[in-house]
Amino acid sequence: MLYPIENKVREVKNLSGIWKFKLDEKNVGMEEKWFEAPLEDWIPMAVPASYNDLLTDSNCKEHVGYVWYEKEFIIPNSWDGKRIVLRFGSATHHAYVYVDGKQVAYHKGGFLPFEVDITEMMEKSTLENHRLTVALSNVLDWTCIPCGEVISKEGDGYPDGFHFQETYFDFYNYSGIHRPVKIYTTPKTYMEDIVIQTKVEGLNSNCPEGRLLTMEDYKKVERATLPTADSAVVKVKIQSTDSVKAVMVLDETEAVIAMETCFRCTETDGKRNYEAELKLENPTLWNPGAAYLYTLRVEGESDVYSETFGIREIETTENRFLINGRPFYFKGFGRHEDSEIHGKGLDDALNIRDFNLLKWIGANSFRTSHYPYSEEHMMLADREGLVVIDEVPAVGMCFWDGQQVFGGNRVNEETLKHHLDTLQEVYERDKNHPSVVMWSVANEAATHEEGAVPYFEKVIQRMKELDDTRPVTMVHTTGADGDKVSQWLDVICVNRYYAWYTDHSHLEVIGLQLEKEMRRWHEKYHKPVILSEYGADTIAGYHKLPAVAFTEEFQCEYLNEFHKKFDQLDFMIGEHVWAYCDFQTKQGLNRVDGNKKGVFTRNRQPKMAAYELRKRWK
Ligand code: GCB
Repeated sequence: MLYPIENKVREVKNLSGIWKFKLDEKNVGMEEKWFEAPLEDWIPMAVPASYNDLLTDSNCKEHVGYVWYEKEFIIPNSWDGKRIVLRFGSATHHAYVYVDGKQVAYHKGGFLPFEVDITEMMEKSTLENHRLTVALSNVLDWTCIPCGEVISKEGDGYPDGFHFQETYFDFYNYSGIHRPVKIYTTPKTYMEDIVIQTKVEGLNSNCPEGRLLTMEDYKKVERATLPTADSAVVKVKIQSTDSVKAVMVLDETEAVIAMETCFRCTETDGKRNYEAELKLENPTLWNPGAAYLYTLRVEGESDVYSETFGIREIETTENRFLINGRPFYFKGFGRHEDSEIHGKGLDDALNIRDFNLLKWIGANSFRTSHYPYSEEHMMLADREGLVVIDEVPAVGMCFWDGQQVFGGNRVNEETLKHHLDTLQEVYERDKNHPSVVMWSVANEAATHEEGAVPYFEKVIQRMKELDDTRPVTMVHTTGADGDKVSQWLDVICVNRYYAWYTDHSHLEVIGLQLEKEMRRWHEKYHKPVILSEYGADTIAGYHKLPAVAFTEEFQCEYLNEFHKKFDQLDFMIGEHVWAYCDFQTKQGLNRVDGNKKGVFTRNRQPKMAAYELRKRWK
């Protein structure tokens, strides 16, 4: 799916701003067809944003079910004769979209874009002002990813109609139109999709010889001259209803450095598929921390589209993750799209602050735990040279009370279908981002269950069918002995909280338990291992000597125990601290206004551990 861009033949109207909003307190709006007429008794609401923290009433904040959004828009006369598309960056989680009272789209899944062609409707309409209505439901059940369940309780001690949304994941179920809504035009014949894959020839990784174990060893690799290549082949596939005339590659100075006007063209269902290969001599590679972005410009009879891309090679071995032939050690975080007031709403200022902090601390990577982040976020990662493990929202497929998740009446065929659809959507959205070096198909699923085996075989296989250029991982909570699915993965990611959720505060167990367990993973699968989460809740400004749990001193000592051991294990290829920032969760006995494992506060200021990490990583 292409991102909406503006150029000489395409225009974009951004509908961000204040919309009309109405809480469907009794969830009757669908039955009463609220979409047929302008909303009554509405209140103003910001888009993009989560609505939850903008309201003052806890019933609204915690509402389970529908809310309604409405916005008027105008299609200018200058758009006559153009194709018109309505596009949502994301809407969480089920969106029913109506234009002038007629349903035009439905989308399930709160973290990915969807769009609908409204050309015909606009051409037939005599209205000057159009009404866009969105009925949005935040209900999560076992057919959704993330999984959830609405719990109702009756009888003694419970008021009538008592119910709440149960979730099996540790972030607040923020809801709303989280990313921009845009209306864009293309010519009537247009480029529908572009896939760019690159292959490097004559790669010189310039990698200094020597052992690779400690952070210092890896730093030597980082400081060496950047990898180079003699040439690169840029393979382009274009799906288009327009006839493609030329494909060219521009460098960062906007000079055209390669061009092709001859294509292999096949036709299916009225859509033409064009394929071309362009050769670049002495390309500048996209490297972590040293990004270089080329632009692919596709010119058709009527349409034009430009997409940025980077040239880089990825490979995994038994104990290495190679980017451009050079061993890469993941330093960084699991994160969330989360902030005060905005919730999960796109906030460009926040994203800029985040990337500056990531660079300041010396992080070279992050995981989009536990769902795909905004397209705008991914573009920044490409530009800033941050390496991304791109995760789909398959979180909450684990129970702590031993109940079966897979193969029973919880995760079911419908969940699998939605999971596979989501893989396809995330691939289609993110395939051309050089920053994306690996897909994560789930976080902490019950992979010890028999039922997880056929499920994840299909999930992992599908991801590999979609993309054979990137490794696939999933993030584990299950132990190596119990796990039944990692034979299909390329990299093992494990989350561990020794001395926090187990043996609380006993830092002395960390090194021993970590080594024993990580060795077990590596012996069983012979694949490189990343500790994808480790961390301790820390109250900013809380200090004690000697350190005790929840103090800033304790967080430093805690992380340090892990680091000492990482530096002794050759097959460990990365450390992602949990978490980048404090973030909001549902209310719970061990969550005082959210999860406090952040190395930065929710307001993006450093705790003491940030300086410690900076010393280690920089
Ligand atoms: C985990 C989860 C993450 C939680 C974290 C914690 O294993 O993957 O979503 O927030 O633990 O802090 O408990």
